[in-house]
Amino acid sequence: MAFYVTTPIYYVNAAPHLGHAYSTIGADILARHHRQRGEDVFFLTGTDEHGEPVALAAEREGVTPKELADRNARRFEDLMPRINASNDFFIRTSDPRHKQRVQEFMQRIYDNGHVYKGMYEGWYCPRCADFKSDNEIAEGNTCPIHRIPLDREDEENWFFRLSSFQEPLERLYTERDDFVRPRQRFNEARSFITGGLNDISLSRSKLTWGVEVPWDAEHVFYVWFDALLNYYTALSFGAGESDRTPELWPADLHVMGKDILKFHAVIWPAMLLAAEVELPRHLFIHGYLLLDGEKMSKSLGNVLDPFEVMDKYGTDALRYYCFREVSFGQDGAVSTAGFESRYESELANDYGNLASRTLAMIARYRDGQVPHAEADPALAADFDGLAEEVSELLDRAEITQALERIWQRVRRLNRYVEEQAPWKLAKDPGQAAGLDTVLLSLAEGLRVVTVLLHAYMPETTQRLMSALGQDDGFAIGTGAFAATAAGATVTPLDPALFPKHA
Ligand code: ME8
Repeated sequence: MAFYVTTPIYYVNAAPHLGHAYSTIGADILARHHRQRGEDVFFLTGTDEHGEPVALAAEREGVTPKELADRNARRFEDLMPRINASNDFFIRTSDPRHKQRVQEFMQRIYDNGHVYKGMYEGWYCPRCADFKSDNEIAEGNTCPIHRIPLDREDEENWFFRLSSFQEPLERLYTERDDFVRPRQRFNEARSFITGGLNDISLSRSKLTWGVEVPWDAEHVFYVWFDALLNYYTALSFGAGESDRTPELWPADLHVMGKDILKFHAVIWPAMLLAAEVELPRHLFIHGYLLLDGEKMSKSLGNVLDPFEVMDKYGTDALRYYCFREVSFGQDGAVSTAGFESRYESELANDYGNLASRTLAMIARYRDGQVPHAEADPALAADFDGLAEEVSELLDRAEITQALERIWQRVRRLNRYVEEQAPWKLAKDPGQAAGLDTVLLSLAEGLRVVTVLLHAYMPETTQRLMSALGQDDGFAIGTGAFAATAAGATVTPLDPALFPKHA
């Protein structure tokens, strides 16, 4: 089984912020989970380097677009190991191998008769690199996303016959009701299509920073055509020695924010249909992280610096917080106060303390060895089917819901400690067998939640698994509650998994 998952490729007109980290961590959690299932995973991320957003930013900074792209692509590339993203490749659209494949693909669309020359007249946002239709324009001809005046464009362009894909796209949305998730975004995409599709510009003649149109050297491709194709071109040169398109295409999942729904849910499938290439299986559209009630964005200047948070609290805490605080798929507010509160009450107390206490009691009462005993059947029953449930939720990219199911068990284990009070059992030699059961059950429960939390918090779970004396890895099949932990030698955690901060 192969699993191919992507993030958007990010514009190199500014430095990365938490919004970019968010999409990437979301895709990473899914990639890691599928690896735990033994699948052949390919996880792609990268940078979108052409087009007006980058050309304009370079002009403002007095450097060439290529210089700006090199500088900022580096910052995105460096972000990946910092957030523990396990991407298999990082594509840059300025890569000549990508450019060549864009030209081949677009030539096919041209040869198939889906392109013509025409006159474009209308409103254009240079930051979105988007030609706006009437219902996408805010008051005073401004961009509703960037709040800047739109440009009146009037130029001869090559056009893509998007309108001729109206019927095939309507059919796609009728036949595949899980093509776009969540449902609300599916409905949005479908109504965009049923509202009537207009042909769109495929090239720009006023811009030189882009991929040259092979049949007309005066034009470069409109940046979205070049950008969307990254998902397809990367497989031919970024996935190993050979071209892996036959095994990995179609992509299983494209993850992105709702700002770029239209491009992915309407234009991208039309491009693939025009070139007679299979469509991706699913798109997952997440919401915005909001700061002070507004979308966090570089143009609005209200961004939370992920590096600061990670420097102080660690990468795993950031990964956890983003998906716990904001339900993946919805908009949601993030804040430093919210982060600190979840860090203390959930990571340090619920999970960290559970781990420290369990290991300390096994050390004190059983000389550091998890007893050989039967697991407590009542506790075991509360873990029944958990690993399967988590896998099913993650199959639908329901990352927050899956995390909630796991966290219910973390809390269940804390209640179990309080109910059983092992420190009392330890005082009574007649309760030795009972204490064995409790300690084994705690170690086993902790092991199971740690297997399932691995995709979310790879570093912490690795540390805890070693402390539990279980270095056999994180295969999802080991996520069933049994007596796997029995007999292992445990070591105390020092420092704690999530140290308290002043
Ligand atoms: O649109 N909350 O690049 P981009 C959540 N190059 N996610 C956010 C976010 C926020 N506040 N801000 C940004 C582009 N994102 C194109 C994409 S794909 C073929 C080309 C994330 O740098 C989210 O995934 O503007 C959003 O879709 C993406 O960054 C936009 O990144």
